[in-house]
Order: sequence, then C-alpha cells, then structure tokens
Amino acid sequence: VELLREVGDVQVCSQDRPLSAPELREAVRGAHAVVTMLHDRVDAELVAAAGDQLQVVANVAVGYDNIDVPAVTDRGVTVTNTPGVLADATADLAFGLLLMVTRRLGEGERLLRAREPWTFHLGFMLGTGLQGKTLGIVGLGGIGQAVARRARAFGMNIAYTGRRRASAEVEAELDARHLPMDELLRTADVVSLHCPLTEQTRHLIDEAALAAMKPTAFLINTSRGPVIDEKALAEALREGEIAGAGLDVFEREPEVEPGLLELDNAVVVPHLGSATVETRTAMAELAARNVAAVLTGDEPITPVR
Ligand code: 8YV
Repeated sequence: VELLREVGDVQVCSQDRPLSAPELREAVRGAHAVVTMLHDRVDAELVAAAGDQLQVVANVAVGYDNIDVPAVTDRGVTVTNTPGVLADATADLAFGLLLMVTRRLGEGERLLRAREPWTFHLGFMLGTGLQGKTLGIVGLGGIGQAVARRARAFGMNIAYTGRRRASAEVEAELDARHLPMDELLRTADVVSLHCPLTEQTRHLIDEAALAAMKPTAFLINTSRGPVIDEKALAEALREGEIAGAGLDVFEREPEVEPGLLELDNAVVVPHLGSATVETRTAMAELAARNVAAVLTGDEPITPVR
C-alpha cells in the first residue's frame, strides 16, 4: 500500500475476505489499477464496471485462472502476476506435505493429542522412505524445479511431464527425465502437481489417472484444487488405490471434500503455499511495482501474455 501511495490514491476494499461479485464491481468503479487475489473473478464485465480509465490488473499470485486474460487484454488492460518470488515457499510447503504424508506425521500427532496409549516397537507407525524413489513432477516450471532440487537432496530421482520440455540445462541440473503423462503416473512413487489450472488440466487427476498410479504412490497438490477430481481421490484413498495424498488446495475452496477429512492417509492444509511473511511481502511488492510501472508509462515487470 505504501508503494502504491507513491503513484496514486489507494482504496483498500477488502483485507480478510473475498468480495462478492457485486461488491467487487462496485469497488473497482473509476480505478486506474486493480490489485486482485485468487478468489477475485476478473472478466469483461468487471473491466466494463471499472471504466475506460482502467490500465492494469495486478494479481497477487503466480496463478491467474481467476482472470479471463484475453477478455481483459483485448480491452487494452495489462494483466500482471507474481512469478518467481513464491517458488521456494511453495516448494517448501510441497515438501512439508510430502514428508507429513510419507512419514505419517499428522497421524502421529493426532494420536498423541488424543492421549491414546502407545508403545514403541519395531513395527510401530512405519512410513515410506524417499531415498531412491522417483518423484514425478507435473509441470517443471519455477515451482516444479524448486521441488525437484529439494527432492534431489533427499536422494530422489526426478521424472517430469508437461506441455513444454524443460531446457537441456535444467534437465541436466536435476537429472530429470521427460515422460508422457501416462508413463509418469505408472512409474512415479510420488506425483507432485505444479501445473496451472486450464481447461486441459481441470480434473487431469481423475479416476483413471488415480487407477494408473501405483498402490504405494503418493499424490501432492500445491497447484490448484480443480486439477484433481476430489471425490475420485477420496475414493481412491479409501480403497487403497494409492497410498496417500498431501493437499494444500481444494476443488471448492474453502470447502474440503468431507470424505477426505475422515482419512488418515490424507494430509490437508488451507492453501498455505506462499504463506510466509517474506514471500507475501515480496508478492505484494512485485504487484505494487507492476502497477507503478504501468501507471507511469513503463513496461510491466511480470506481465501475463
Ligand atoms: C497465492 C497462489 O497466495 O500464487 C498463487 O497462485 O496460489 C498463492 O500463492 C494466492 O493465490 C493468493 O492470491
């Protein structure tokens, strides 16, 4: 907000809850720039409600599935996002979920908090080790690469799939093998999702994809909830079709599929991927600098094209 005040008047419309569509339309009326978040739907109607003076929509997120980008840019309005600055925080969270689910940390903590009796023995609460296992990354962009680097330090092998092949340098650094999606699902011990939500990736992980995974495999999602068919996932976890899942995002946030909450092999946290003081500060600053650049006639720093 301080950075934005250097270029214009600032109106803070919502601090701690998403605005409804009519509230949002009212809030943007007359604005030259709008700073948005995950749950703010930006489309032609919203741009029209803002008025012809609108120049930039700055999303405080790397994902921009909340924005109808062609509809907005066709009206001459720039769209920006916040790539890069949240890769490490999101990768840390993905790895935290991976450790939680493979080493049964949530389950162990619940046991103690429930004051259940327990005795150490050699077969007590055994989990799954990561050394020598294969991490299958769906989308080897900035966040996927940051997850792969962590996985290499844990002794894992890297496979990936995605629309585009990574550069030879990235493949060499991570010793990453490019595989078609079906082979990745069949062979990975952990599948971690780092793709954007698009019409092609909605329900990418459906009943058939879950059935293709090994029964010993784990699924991690820090991308967008609708990439997974959550009902099918709950069923697959219940039936032991896969071993476990660590989820930061949900199909109908803030709701979580009730079936998942009953399962010990599902770890669920409330969209915390980028939620560190350092990262959220960097995201907010980047969004503000994008706004300032456009309003002062410079090129935006991180435009969405
Ligand atoms: C954001 C995210 O904090 O960047 C993204 O795409 O999902 C999160 O890191 C959240 O979307 C708030 O806008």
